[in-house]
Amino acid sequence: MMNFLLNIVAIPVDDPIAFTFFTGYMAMLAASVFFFFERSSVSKKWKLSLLISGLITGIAAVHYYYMRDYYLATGQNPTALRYIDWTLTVPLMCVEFYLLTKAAGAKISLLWKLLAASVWMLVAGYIGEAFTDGSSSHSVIWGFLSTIGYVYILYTAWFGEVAQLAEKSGNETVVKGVRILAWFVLVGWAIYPIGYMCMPGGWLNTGLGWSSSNVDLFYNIADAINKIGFGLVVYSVAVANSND
Ligand SMILES: *C/C=C(C)/C=C/C=C(C)/C=C/C1=C(C)CCCC1(C)C
Repeated sequence: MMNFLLNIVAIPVDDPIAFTFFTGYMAMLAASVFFFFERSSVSKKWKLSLLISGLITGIAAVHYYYMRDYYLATGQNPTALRYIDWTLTVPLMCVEFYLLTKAAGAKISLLWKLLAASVWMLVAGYIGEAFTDGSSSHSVIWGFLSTIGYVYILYTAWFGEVAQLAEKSGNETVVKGVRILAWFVLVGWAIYPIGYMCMPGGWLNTGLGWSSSNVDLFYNIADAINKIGFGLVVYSVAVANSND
């Protein structure tokens, strides 16, 4: 019995990937509690944005709970759970962009385009990861297709409709908030394709010899930065606009 307990407790300390699964889980859970509670301190028109922030980290927390177990039990990358999580949470991040720019006249078509781009990006990425034969061509083709969706979102946030609408809103904090979120998409989201390229067949794997088990380390760190950070930016915009 004692041995059994020690094994479980010892793993996260020895293994940085397991460690980030544990801390990622707790951080996502704590962030959700924070966003849900803080809904009461922002004005009515911002409550939906905070609800979405809490849902993003809440959905991630549930997936981290299972991914953590899966990883401890098998030592493998929980690829399917990872992509189920992303397929729910990344579209919700697109909803945040839509809600932030809605007051300036964002149309529902903007939301649909962002949703389509995010689902495209994730389906192609899933095919690239889950059905890999370890060949470079499989990894590169699907990685490239996925990147088209990523670049579309990146462009929209920096120069396209989202950026233009934020500018048009004439609201200083919305302009600033959208700009910070665009930085998240540029820098924070870029961690994922870097992790992807460390898988067998990936450019960083064949080129630099980075191993595939590292991918979860990349994904776990990126998720914490992006999901919690994104939510905090939305939260700060909401608070700044709740005094009137
Ligand atoms: C909360 C989860 C987030 C913000 C996940 C974002 C995921 C990406 C930006 C993934 C992008 C990928 C590429 C651009 C190419 C290679 C395959 C992916 C799916 C890792």
